[in-house]
Amino acid sequence: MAVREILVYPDPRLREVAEPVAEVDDSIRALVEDMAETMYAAPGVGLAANQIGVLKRVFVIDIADEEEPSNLMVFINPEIVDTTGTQTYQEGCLSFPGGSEEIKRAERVRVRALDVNGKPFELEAEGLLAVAIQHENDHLNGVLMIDKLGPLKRRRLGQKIKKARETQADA
Ligand code: GNR
Ligand code: NI
Repeated sequence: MAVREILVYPDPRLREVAEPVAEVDDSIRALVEDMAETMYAAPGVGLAANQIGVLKRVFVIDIADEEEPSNLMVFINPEIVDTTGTQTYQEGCLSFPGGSEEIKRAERVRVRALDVNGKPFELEAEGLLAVAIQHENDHLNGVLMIDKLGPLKRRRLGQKIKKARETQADA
């Protein structure tokens, strides 16, 4: 188990498309453990494998509140099979440290995926869980939250990230 380094925008590796997992074996379970550890250490509510430089279609999510027990959800080869409605949510991304923006997405999603044992499952989600599933699924396709913004917010997010990076370089 290890906390891995999270890639930060504009790292070109965040733009690559992840490959389907051929078999859910122990190496995939080890990857999932590292991803969970990295997500909890950050802390974040989700993490896609692309964010640690692994181009496999795997993401983890835990939207449990601090005072609740943890509830790790693992999605391997996920497919969003249906969406309905729209919602706007103030999103952050561990690959955009220091910036968050309101982003419009579907209100409800139906997702199909494999669990850590390679067993297929289907889930219907709404609210933050639906947002997180769409956010992480985008990462697997090399799509980032900045792509969802209009020109004004896009420039603002780019500047916030640049500023956060410069502040860190000065420290
Ligand atoms: O930690 C995260 N918080 C978050 C908040 C609102 C909408 C989406 C997210 S995902 C983000 C972690 C991350 O970057 N996952 O890719
Ligand atoms: Ni993200």
